[in-house]
Amino acid sequence: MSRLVVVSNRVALMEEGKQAAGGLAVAILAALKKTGGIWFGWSGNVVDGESQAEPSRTDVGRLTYATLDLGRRDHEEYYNGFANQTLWPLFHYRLGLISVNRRTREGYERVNAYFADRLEPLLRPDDMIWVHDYHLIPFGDELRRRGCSQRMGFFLHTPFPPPELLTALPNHRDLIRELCAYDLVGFHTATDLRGFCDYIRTETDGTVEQRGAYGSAVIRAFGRTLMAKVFPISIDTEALESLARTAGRSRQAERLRESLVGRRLIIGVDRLDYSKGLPQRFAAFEQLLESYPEHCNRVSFLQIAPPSREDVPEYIAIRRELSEMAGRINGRFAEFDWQPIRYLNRSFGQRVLAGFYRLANVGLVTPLRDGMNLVAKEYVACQDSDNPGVLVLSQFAGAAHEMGEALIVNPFDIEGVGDALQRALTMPLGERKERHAALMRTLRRNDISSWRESYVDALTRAPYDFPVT
Ligand code: ADQ
Repeated sequence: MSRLVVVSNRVALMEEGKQAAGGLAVAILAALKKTGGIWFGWSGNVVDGESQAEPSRTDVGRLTYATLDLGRRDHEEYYNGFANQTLWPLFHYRLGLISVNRRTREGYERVNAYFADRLEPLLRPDDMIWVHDYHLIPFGDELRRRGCSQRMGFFLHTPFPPPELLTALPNHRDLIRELCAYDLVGFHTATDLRGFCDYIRTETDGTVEQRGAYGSAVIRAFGRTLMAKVFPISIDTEALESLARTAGRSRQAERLRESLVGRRLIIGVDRLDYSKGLPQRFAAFEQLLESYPEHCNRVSFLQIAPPSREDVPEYIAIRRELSEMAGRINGRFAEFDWQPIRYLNRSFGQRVLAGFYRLANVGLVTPLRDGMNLVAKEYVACQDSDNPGVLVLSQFAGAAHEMGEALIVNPFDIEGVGDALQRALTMPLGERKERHAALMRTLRRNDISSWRESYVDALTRAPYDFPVT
């Protein structure tokens, strides 16, 4: 059996039972636990001077972590710069937020080449290499230049924008040529796959051979043949279900329940990121209190939002905006014994979160654009099936493709989201149970194991020998 080598920007060395904030880390660890292999990437440390010359290795069972510290300049240009100030906003359809300059683009290419130099000596000929996310698009091409012919797959955790947006990036063709160095390119949704295929059709001489109802496509471009396919990421449904059964009785969940003194609870849990639609969400909650004043003093909104990417100016700006909004809305509606919004800039362990989800009558997940959004799935899996809460979900989260039984909303439509909250808070038990049962069927059928297995299975079959049709 081939070894799996996972490459991701961030390697989260995790002790048993500890959880990192970030869907990627959670999903990868679950994938590698089963197969064993190497997890290679940045350690998360930034050092003065040059990036670390040789990777540090840590063995945990059959899994080897190989990590590199990044020098300050590399971190600034590759990570804060091109990845998070150019590709992240571009891939989330936010052209107004992209910064474009040659220095950070060069830094991005340089760090990808440097990572490839460091991984190459650790590889065996029959390894399967699975590269994750927008930080590492050129990585496979760099390995190919070094003569690596192993099977290589890439999975994009963010959305993939339509070509009309992607072409705002100077040298966009180079980036897509690099993407075509992989044998398999995975996306969360058919919309993302379509964006990629449309780019190949309109911006290259390549061809696209669609298979199924936009579930996959064979791409012939830049002298290569590859498969592009939809693999919607998911959660460990069974584990979360059983965790939530007892987590509702944990000390923190008890404290939360007592603090509510019979009031209902709406919950939001997100990294503090402008893609998550948090200002619009706060405004929608305000709208609920304004349009349906019967909820005043009857409902609390708990928003958990640990800060991320704090070196990037847009993240400082959104944090300030949210603090101001929470203060203003609380000042407007609070009673001496009730605070409408409980806004927390910190993260919690999975068990505590599971308990909070279970207590919450409404899960409010309203990104303006999101690759998948695992919080939506986690919220549903943590409900009590005899008395489940209601998921209110943005149509622009990848999760909406699979979770049509949620209350699907347009996050830009503040009044519409306010109305959906009202509907969720007043939904009869029968309807709540039906919707929850349907969502659970989806989450049981497609959990993190089936996601991993279907991806690895598809990669195992590379390079593909497609019949010409
Ligand atoms: P993220 O943008 O980080 O992931 P998401 O999919 O919601 O978004 O994953 C977040 C994960 O971190 C969840 O497992 C959640 O429980 C956890 N988390 C969030 N806030 C937390 C907190 N305060 N405390 C503890 N844990 C917290 C990116 C993409 C998504 C895609 C995932 C996986 O942006 O669209 O779904 O990768 O591909």
